[in-house]
Amino acid sequence: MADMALRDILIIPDKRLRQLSEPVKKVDAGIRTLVEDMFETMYDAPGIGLAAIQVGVPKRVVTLDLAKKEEPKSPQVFVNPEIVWASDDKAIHEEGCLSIPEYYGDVERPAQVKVKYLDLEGKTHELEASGLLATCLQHEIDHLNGVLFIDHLSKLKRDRVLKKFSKAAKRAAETA
Ligand code: K1U
Ligand code: ZN
Repeated sequence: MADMALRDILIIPDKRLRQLSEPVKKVDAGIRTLVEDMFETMYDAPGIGLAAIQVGVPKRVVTLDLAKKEEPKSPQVFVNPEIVWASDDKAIHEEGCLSIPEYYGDVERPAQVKVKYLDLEGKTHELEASGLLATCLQHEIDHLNGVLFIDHLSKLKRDRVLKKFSKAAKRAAETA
């Protein structure tokens, strides 16, 4: 863990956030370094989840830590996560996104999901999730498919947010 590095988080309307991420073929040292950097970046933000594409790497890698402030850290890594089952019943949670800073919205998704994934040893696991874990896993797997939580909101809300961030990006480019 000696050479962990903070990476820049992409912000909308960066087109890379719309890319489809590629499956990891082999969980090797490069993936482990990426994961270390993702945790450092996620904790620094701070956030409770991060997909590799949010730091510009189009690989199917997700980090999560849902521990509360007063609890010990509880880092979780999901390589090539795949939803293999989703419940018919839905739940609404407020979501945020490190790529859409300071914007929050209520999103309806399946209340429970079963996710198949690899760990950092390349071993396959299956996890049944509900509550915040189910929400975050679905949010992060959406990122791997180029989908953002605002895509689940009304067109009016989505367009409003996209317009605000596009204007900010334009202003930043003019003053750079
Ligand atoms: O993927 C991301 O952009 C990270 C995102 C994950 C997420 C949060 C809530 C619902 C769904 C997905 C975030 O971490 S936003 C920041 C956040 O929720 C938070 C930050 C600090 C403390 C507690 C929460
Ligand atoms: Zn996000």
